[in-house]
Amino acid sequence: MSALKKLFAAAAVTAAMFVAPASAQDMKIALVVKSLGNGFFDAAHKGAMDAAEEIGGIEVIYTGPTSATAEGQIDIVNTLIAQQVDAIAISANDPDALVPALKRAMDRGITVISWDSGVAQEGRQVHLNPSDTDLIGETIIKLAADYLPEGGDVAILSASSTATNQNAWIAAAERILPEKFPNINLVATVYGDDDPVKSTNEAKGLIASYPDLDAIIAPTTVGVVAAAQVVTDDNLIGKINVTGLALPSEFKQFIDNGASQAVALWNPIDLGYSAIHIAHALATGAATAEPGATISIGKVGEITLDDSNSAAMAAPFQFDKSNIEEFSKIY
Ligand code: RAM
Repeated sequence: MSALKKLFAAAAVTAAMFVAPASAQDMKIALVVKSLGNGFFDAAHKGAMDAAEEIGGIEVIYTGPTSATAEGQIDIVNTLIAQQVDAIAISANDPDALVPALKRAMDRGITVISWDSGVAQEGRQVHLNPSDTDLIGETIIKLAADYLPEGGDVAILSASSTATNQNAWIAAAERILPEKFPNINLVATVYGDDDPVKSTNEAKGLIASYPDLDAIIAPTTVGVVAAAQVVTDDNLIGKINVTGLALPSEFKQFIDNGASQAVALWNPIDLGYSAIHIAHALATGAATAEPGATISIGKVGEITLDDSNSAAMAAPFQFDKSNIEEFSKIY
């Protein structure tokens, strides 16, 4: 070995020894959410921390933009690439816009999965849906239809117009409407961007534009609270039923006051927990991202990947006067 080579080898050993404690023991997994300040994602973060503690040697980097935009998430992904994280688990604000940045991450050996709200297949290795998309689509309509035996006019207040998950659920809902709920009339779909102020304004706009509205369906935990607050403030309880996907801890007051009869959701803590398990399994090579592969999600069970390397966690659960109190203490 030449003197120069020896010097390099010695330097490499020194460097390796210097960084060993952090890199050998800590796998850095970034949990990237649609936006910060959303209670649903805070609950998922809790589950992610539970999984990290259970598995050991994982540092969870919880991050997201202040508003639910793809641009904000692209900046974050670029920063995470520079930080050389081991894995990125993202709930995406857009199925396509994030693909180039996430591809760059994968090119650099970073494991990439999406969860909750997916990215197109070429931008991730695995996608974890909370639940079956068609089932969620049907559930959100049924939640309104159950309380409209004669049928009626409903409107959807969604999150952002590019959100993969909400758009898929709304498309599924529109597909089954004519066949399964022929007397339910979907009059409009509007977007509150998972922003409380914009969601409030959009809910007010719906009420002003459609005086005969019977229900507002908000398949977003942010939108559903905003809509129920508007119905409460405008003395419309009993006239407009607010329903959709809600976090029991945030929504209990609106089941209690009658602004809503019932809502649904899956366990967001379990969703964050499962995302970490999947990212960890792929990053360590314990699991492979290929159709038919089975991946353990710890105490939640296991998933089997479909042809698009996607899988679903569990069925949504319904909350009403009989059980929201109990669940509001959990998430
Ligand atoms: C909001 C977000 C999230 C969605 C839930 C139901 O918190 O849009 O992506 O899954 O609602």
